[in-house]
Amino acid sequence: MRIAWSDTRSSLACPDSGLGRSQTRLTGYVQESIINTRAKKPQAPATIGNLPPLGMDADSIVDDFRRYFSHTLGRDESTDTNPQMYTSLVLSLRDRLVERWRNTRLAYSEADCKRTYYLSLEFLMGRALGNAMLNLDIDPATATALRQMGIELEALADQEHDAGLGNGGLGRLAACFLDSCATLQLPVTGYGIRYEYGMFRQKIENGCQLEEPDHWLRDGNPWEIERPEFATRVKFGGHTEYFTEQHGRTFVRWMNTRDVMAMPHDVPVPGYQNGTVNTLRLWRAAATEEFDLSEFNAGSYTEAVASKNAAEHITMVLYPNDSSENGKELRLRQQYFLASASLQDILREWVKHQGNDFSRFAEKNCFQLNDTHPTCAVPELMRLLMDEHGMGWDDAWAITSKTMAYTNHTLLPEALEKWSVSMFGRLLPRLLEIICEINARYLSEVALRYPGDIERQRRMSIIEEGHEKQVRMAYLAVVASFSVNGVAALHSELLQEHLFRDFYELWPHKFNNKTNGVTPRRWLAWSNPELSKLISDAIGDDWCTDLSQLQKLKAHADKATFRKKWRAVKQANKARLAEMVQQDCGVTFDTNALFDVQVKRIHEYKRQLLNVLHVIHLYDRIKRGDTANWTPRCVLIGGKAAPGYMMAKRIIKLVNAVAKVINGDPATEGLLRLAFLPDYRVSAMEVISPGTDLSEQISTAGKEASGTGNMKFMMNGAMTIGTLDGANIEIREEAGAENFFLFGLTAQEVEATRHHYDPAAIIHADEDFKRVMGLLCSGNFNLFEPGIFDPIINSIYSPNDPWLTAADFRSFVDAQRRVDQAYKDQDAWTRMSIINTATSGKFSSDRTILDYNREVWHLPQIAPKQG
Ligand code: 26Q
Repeated sequence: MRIAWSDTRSSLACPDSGLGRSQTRLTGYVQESIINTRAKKPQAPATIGNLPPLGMDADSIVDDFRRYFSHTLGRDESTDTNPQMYTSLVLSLRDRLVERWRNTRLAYSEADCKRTYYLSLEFLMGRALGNAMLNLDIDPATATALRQMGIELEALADQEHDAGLGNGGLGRLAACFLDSCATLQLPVTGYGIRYEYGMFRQKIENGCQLEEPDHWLRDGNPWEIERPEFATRVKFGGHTEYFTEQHGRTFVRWMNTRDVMAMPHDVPVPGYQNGTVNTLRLWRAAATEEFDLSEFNAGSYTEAVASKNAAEHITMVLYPNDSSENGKELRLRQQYFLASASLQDILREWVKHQGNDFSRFAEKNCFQLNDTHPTCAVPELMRLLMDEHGMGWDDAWAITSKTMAYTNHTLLPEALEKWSVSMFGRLLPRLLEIICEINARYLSEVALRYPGDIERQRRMSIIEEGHEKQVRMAYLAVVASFSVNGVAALHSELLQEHLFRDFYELWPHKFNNKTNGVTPRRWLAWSNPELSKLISDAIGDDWCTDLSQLQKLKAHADKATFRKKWRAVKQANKARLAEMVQQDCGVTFDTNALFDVQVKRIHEYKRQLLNVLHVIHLYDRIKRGDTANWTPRCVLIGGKAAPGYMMAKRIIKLVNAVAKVINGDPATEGLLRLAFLPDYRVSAMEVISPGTDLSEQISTAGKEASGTGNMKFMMNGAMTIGTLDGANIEIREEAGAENFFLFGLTAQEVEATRHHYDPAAIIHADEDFKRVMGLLCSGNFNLFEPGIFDPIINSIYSPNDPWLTAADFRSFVDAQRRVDQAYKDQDAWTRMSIINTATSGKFSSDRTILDYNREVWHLPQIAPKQG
């Protein structure tokens, strides 16, 4: 590898440094702050002038790459794994994004249009390089440029750390939505947290999960641009004082607070080959200057450093729990930090243009709350409008309740956020007062509608009474929002019938469904280039921005030559997946076998356990010699368990223990393999979904809000084996019942079964099941660790098992038999695979975002200014 150092092209230095200053602190009485925030006369901009657009050809990229490598980064030694080479490439591409970013901002600001802000504690972006190249349509030029310098693109691309700023579905959904908004040229900005440590890295040792910190920023993050000129201050603690003005108006001041600075880092979000670049603004916590000064001047140097650390702790780490982590003060700090910094940022921009006139604020702004996590935005917007901008309650409430929209992602009771009133009051006293006032006013509305129904008022109160009073965040979100949605048809129905029943009765117009989707750019075009080419050769390439076009593939499913090509692509993708499994698990997958995959967070309701029971059943059949007409299978399971979720960790241990026995038994050779894939993440899924034959979507019906992995698999031509849960129902509707392996109880049957559930009797009545449990209970998979699987065994036998694993065993095994049969007829299987891809159009996040826009946001689509 060699780089020629002949570059001489000069350019302006990148003016990233903080030219601006922090926002003035709003001090004194409210009147003063109103004066402070009046529209300022715009300063004449310095005349840096417009630069000509950067070239998109290989030679221009080579020039820029060399300049970054040798001049900006000051390097001259080049090796394949050199991080500066990766950085040089990213900076070269980022420059091209920055041009489009500016043109997009100009167009939005000129249009003076309505905007939506997607507030989320998680954005699971994964890698950005491939996506940027695809969306800039600069992939071939980049590959050529690197080749000219003797560098292999893939080796560089593989250096990129995943931006793992999310747990799973909810965080990845936010990332897919940003991609769709940019592709649809919608003025949507993401606001999130720049965690220093993202989702932990999962290691497997002795079959057990070990967590390692994910210091993804260690080598710097060349994609982001820090914007100190927009740093803002967030308050914590202290107390409130009430003042009465001459005219009798009361004002509130939140005083003696311990403030933390919020520093924005902007990440470009490119649309698909359309010149649009939207923004993801991530906040980092930093100590305030005075805070430093006062502490240091007091002479307590070490304490000062320690408290500086405390401030910066807020954005140190992502909570690695995807269902609940109730009551942790640091988590509430994170949530308020995001809500306050983002809203102040948005109001600052508003005031810059409109002064203190908020009369059109509601028609120009919308806040989409990604679950209840950012719901502090509700009382915070009230506070900012009243305490900082002098508005009265009614006007502030009119704005808040017309701009907030809430998406719910779960029905699991343990995942519903609650905060102890006493902790909330200590950390955010002013917000608690506002929440109590919202509650009082809203409960009087309830009382008017249902006079004397005290029980209903108690049920519906935002504050849960009891030993320890709690703030119910989901209720706060529903009360304040004009739109409340679930993420798949079944989930939205269940929300109306159960969790939010009373609210649906009171305000039916608020409730709606938005079935999730995933971006076809990352999840088909980028991750499965061979299939994409085959598809485009057959039906043209419009499908990438209009996924319903895939329907046209149906006609090709009948052509033998097309099916042959389809099968060849799947084989090549299986080979790539097998290589990864070999490397990461040390298990050999034969690409002629059926690849059966379940990757997702490890959770009891997702029933990885049911999957393992089926694998044990297959093993038992092999051991009994029941292998006539056998369909060879390679089963892959992957996912992270929350570090404190003992049962989930035990399930990982079980998968590994069963894998060890099965893979080590010569009897299974050529028939069955099981592997647990460590550290499942976005970039792993980019290899997994194209190489999968069978997608396992086997949650207890009524428990998986939607699922989005199911959609990625479907797009890539996998068949689904699944329950009637979440979006599976809609997947089956689109694909047709004959192209979906259905099993299990329905959500209704699940609820009815609970009253008379007798797993011991079910097991006893089923010879196969009895033998599977016999193997498990005999210690066959834990000879040297007796008893370790007892909690799992007990959960299966428990009449109170919430996940009804035993109830669906027989039906699952029968469905798997149908899978085996179907796979034998490769031609029929390939036809079904094509039909699955062909009917996956509904599950593009473009469709989801268009639904949000038509029914909730009402934003115009705006093309960027011509540069
Ligand atoms: C809550 C409190 C404290 C700490 C963490 C949390 C927390 C964090 C993440 C709670 C939940 C989550 C994530 C939930 C999630 O990913 N839900 C999934 O959302 C997907 C997108 O809508 C759905 O497809 C899945 O069905 C749903 O499980």
